[in-house]
Amino acid sequence: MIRTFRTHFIRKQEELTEKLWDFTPLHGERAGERITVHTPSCWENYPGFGLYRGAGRYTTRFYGAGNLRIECKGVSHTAAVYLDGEKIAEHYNAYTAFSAVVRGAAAGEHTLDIVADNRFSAESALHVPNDYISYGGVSRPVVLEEVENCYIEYVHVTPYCREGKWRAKIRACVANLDEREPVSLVVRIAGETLRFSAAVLSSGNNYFTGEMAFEGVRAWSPAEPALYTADARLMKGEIAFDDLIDRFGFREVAVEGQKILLNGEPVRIRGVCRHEDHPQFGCALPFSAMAADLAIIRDLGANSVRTAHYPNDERFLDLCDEQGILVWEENHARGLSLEQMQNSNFERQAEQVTREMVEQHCNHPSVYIWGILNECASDSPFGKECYKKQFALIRSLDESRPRSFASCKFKTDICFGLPEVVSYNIYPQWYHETPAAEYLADLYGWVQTQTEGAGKPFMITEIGAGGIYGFRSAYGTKWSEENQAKTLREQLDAVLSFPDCVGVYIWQFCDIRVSEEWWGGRPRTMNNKGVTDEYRRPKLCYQAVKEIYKDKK
Ligand code: ADA
Repeated sequence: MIRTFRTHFIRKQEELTEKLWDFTPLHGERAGERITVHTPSCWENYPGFGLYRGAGRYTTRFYGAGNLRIECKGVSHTAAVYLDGEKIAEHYNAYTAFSAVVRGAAAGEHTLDIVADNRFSAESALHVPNDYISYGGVSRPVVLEEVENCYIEYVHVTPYCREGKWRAKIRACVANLDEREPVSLVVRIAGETLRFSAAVLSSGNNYFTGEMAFEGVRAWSPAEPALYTADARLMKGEIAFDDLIDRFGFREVAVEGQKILLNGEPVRIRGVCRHEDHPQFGCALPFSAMAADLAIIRDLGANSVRTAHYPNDERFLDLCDEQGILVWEENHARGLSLEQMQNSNFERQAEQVTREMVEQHCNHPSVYIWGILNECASDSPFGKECYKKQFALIRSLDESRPRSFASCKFKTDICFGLPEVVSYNIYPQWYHETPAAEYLADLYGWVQTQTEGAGKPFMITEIGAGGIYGFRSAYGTKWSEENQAKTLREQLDAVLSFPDCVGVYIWQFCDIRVSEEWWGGRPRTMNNKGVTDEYRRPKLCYQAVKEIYKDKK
C-alpha cells in the first residue's frame, strides 16, 4: 500500500515493494550471498542479520517505458539507487522520501538496485548509536510512475478561516522535463476550481500559488476528522495528461497566550511518544501493524502521538488524519551533544530532513505542530544558532503551525525564545527522586521568571518510567511492572492536574530495541519504558494510563 487513498487516476503508478526482492549483503562473512527477502523490510529481521551493520543491495526488475519516476518512501539509513546499473539517486536519512526521474527509458524490463547502508561514521550526523535502532534496509515502499514531459510534484493546501468562511492557500510545484507546449494547472477541491492560465513552462520546477474560497465545507477535528481531496491536473487544452491527488482537512492551529487552539478551541494533549519499531519488522512496520498500534493508542484514551524522533511513514499519518489523532511530528535527532551538532554534516543533514518533513507532510491535518532536535544542545550558543536556523526554515515552508522542541536542559536552556511552545522531557521519580509535582512546579516557575519562554504554552513531551514485562514485585522494586504503574500514575496525575500545562506525552508507547553500541545500561538492550512491551502486550501501567487518560479532560 502506498497511501490510504488513491493519488493518481491518470498517471500510471505501481508499487514495486510488497513482493520478494533479492538481497545481497556487501560486508561481513556472508558478503555476496544472494537471499530472497520481502520488502519493505529491515535486514535485522533476516535470520543471521540481527546485528548486521554494513551495506546491502536490494534488486528487483520491472517493466516500464518512457520517463520513469522512482520514489523511495524510506531507505535506512543511507541510499544509493541504480537503474540498469546507472546511479540515479542518493539520499541520507531513513525517514523521508526521495525520488529520481529517468527520461526516455526503452520499453522493456529494467533492473532497479537500491544499496542501503546503516553504518555509523562521521558521514552520518543524525543516525548515530542511540537509544533506538538505526535499522538497515528498504524500510518503506518503493513506487514506480510513468510521467509525461512535465508532471505535478506536489500540491500544498493551507486552509484558514476568515469571518466564519473557510479559504485555502494553494501552492503547487510542476516539474518540466522537456515540455514545450503550453500547459495549464487546474486544482479542484470541494466543488471549487482554481485554474491557472495555460503557459509554456520553464525547464525544471515551476511554482504556482493561488487562493480558493469555500461554502459549506466541514471542519477537521479530532471528534469529526472530515477530509477533502485536492485534485490537481495538468491540461493541454481540455486534455488532462497528468494528475496528483492529495488529502487535507479544514482546520487551523493557533497559539493564544498559554493555549494551543484547534479551530479556536483549546487543545489538551494526552499523548504517547512512539518509535517506528517492532521485533518482527524493525522500523518497516506494515500498514496493519501501524493500524494496530493506533487502535491501542486510542484504547488508552490518548488523543495524540509524538513521532519520536523522526518523520513518520505517511501511511501512519494518513491513519491519524482519518481517526482524528493529533500528531507532534519532529525532524530526526535524538540527544545530540554540542560536539555531535558540530559535525560538519549536521546542519546540512538536519536542514534537509526538516525541509523534506515539512514539504512531504504539510497537508496532513493531524500534524498540529512541528518539533525539531529532541534534547540536543539547546544550552549552548552554537546550538541556539542551529535551532534558530531550523525554526526559520520551518516557518519559510509552513506559516500555519506552531513550532517547538523537547528540552532536557532543566534550568540551563537558552532557546525558549525561539519556538511558540515550550516543551520539556522530565523523569521525576525515575532518573531522580524529586516528586513529580514539586519538580514540575519548580521547572515551570523557572521558565516563567527566567526565560523568554514565559507566557508561552508549556508542555511535557516525555515523562515515564521503566518496567520489564513480566517482572512483578510484591514491594514494587525498580523495573517491576508495579513500580512503573505507580510512578507513571503519580507523574501523569501531577502533569494533568497542573493548570498551566497544555498536555503530556508518555515515554513511551512500547518497548524498543536500542543500539548495541549505545546500550546505555538498558536491560535486554531495550528501552523498557513502554506502556506495552515490544510485542504490544500491555503492562500493569496500561490500565493506570487508561483510567487517567479517560478521566482527565
Ligand atoms: C530522552 C529521549 C528519549 C529516551 C528517554 C529515556 O528523553 O528523548 O528518546 O531516550 O530519554 O528513555 O531515557
